[in-house]
Amino acid sequence: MFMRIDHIGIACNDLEEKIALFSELFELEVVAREVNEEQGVKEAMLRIADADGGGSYIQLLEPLSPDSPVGKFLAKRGEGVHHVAFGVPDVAEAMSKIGDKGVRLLDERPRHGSMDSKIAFLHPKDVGGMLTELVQAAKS
Ligand code: CMX
Ligand code: CO
Repeated sequence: MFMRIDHIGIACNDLEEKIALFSELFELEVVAREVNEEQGVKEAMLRIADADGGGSYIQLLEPLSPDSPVGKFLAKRGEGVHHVAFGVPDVAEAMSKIGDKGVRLLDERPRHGSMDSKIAFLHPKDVGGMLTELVQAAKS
């Protein structure tokens, strides 16, 4: 069902500081920046690989407020890996298939994600403790 790993999301206290760190360490380029009010984040995507149908990225996430998902995570666990996002050809279809297996969907419908993707989250407690995101890349 999964085509690829789309991105790894990293919770950061200071987005600019972590962009500088990841760019320097791994020679990655920032290919998109966005404020996503619905998700409560200011974020940057750093490209690892390009591919038809969607590449793979590191997603750096700074919370817009302490009571957002990333804000709460930082308070509880500190900076680090926040979620893993899998690329799927059709996010609504993937949500329905996985939901039928008893996994709790955190979104009733696909939401707007980075670079005009469509996204949805699965409850970490039903996925071995891993917050999981499904991503349908925008058509190029
Ligand atoms: N990874 C793994 N486990 C996590 C987690 C994470 N990122 N966030 C929370 N949990 C665990 C908590 O540790 C907690 O476990 P315990 O009960 O054993 O302590 C449990 O899940 C419930 O967590 P909580 O703190 O009570 O609940 P929250 O209100 O923080 O909600 C979650 C957690 C996952 C439902 C919420 O963060 C959410 O809906 N996330 C989806 C949206 C999101 O993360 N958006 C930001 C990224 C946007 C993007 O990628 O574009
Ligand atoms: Co993400």
